Amino acid sequence: MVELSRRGALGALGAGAVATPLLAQDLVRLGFANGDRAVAGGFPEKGAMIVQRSRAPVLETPWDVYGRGVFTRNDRFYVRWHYSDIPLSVDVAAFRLRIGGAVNSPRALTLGELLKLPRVELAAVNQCAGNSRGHFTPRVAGAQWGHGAMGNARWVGVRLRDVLDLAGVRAGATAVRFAGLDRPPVEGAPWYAKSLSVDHARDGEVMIAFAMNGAALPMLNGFPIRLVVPGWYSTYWIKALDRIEVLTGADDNFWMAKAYRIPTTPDGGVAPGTKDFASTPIGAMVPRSFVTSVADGAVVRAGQPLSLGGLAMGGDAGVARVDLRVDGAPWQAATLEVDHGRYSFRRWTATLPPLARGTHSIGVRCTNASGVAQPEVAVWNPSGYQRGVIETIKVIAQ
Ligand SMILES: Nc1nc2c(c(=O)[nH]1)N[C@H]1C(S)=C(S)[C@@H](COP(=O)(O)O)O[C@H]1N2
Ligand SMILES: [Mo]
Repeated sequence: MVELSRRGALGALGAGAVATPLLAQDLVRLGFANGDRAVAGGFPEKGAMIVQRSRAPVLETPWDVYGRGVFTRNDRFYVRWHYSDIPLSVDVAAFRLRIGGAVNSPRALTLGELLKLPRVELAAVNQCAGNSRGHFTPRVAGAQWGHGAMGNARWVGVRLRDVLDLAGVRAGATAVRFAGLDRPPVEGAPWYAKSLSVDHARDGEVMIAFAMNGAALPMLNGFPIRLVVPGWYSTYWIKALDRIEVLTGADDNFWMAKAYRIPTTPDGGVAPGTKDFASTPIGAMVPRSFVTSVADGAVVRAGQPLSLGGLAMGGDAGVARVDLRVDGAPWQAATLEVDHGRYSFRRWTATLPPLARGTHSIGVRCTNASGVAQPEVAVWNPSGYQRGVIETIKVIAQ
């Protein structure tokens, strides 16, 4: 049982904690130009993380973590905040989740009241819309992530629908907007807020989570509660959620109207350099897959079968199949391991035929249950969102 009250002690973190001198400094190469980053501990409740930025914290999960299991440990789970004024302690007794706007009875729920609602549990990948952005050619502006702005967890919480029903969504409502305890740096700047259509918000899957992998949420991952929008990019997964507002018109807030938008094309891409295009808010994730058992550039044994393993995700549908390709040979099916549900990472394993001495490329491709397969060529857009190209690593057989 997860104890939320225990976490009141997090007040001890203090406001300076996130800016603590970095410990255990080390360097990692992310595999693109200017991709050297420090790896450091010292962030609250986190082990060694790749430091993309320390204020507001933007911390990437080191790649080796993904090889250790299908779920991503809380203390190595990536972190991304837009503004530096973030909650570092929460008084759980005083905390209220406010539900207002176009509702019949506005509410201010205590955590105790929230926890009385029926519980739901779901495994789901939380992935930043800009994960892997540093790999785009031509390069695009924004956090230069490697592949570590993603993580898979078992989320426990309550249905957003049940919470909305307590307040009673009025007829004519169009969208539901969410915001958390973080604050914009200057007066008048837009709050970090995102919205979902009423139908999506009430689909019974979108949840307000209070636990992650069997423990309370780490402060940096949204303690005490966050939104979980299965299958959708994490920009919508509002952390430290404390305000829900039901809207009767379009959400014209900056973070929906101007940011996190992709071209309105079938694949969300445009020719590199294109600036003028119709756009739409980013939504569902695309399938992805990775080799995690050997690193890019690793030396492997020549003349022997090569056992490989990795992770795949289907986006907003389950993983239907994973295939591997060595150099130009035909695709070969991998074996799928335990299915933790359609929104979870799924582990795969494969044994490749013996490799001749020399350098080889190994590609991995996921096809999801809707029949969508990862593309051969990266889909480019100016914000570097939604990367899903077939990943290829090099191995040197000796
Ligand atoms: N309150 C709040 N929630 C937020 C954000 C934020 O800046 N503030 N960033 C979003 C974005 S863009 C991402 S990628 C995820 C990251 O979730 P994590 O830090 O738990 O990995 O949080 C989302 N939720
Ligand atoms: Mo993000």
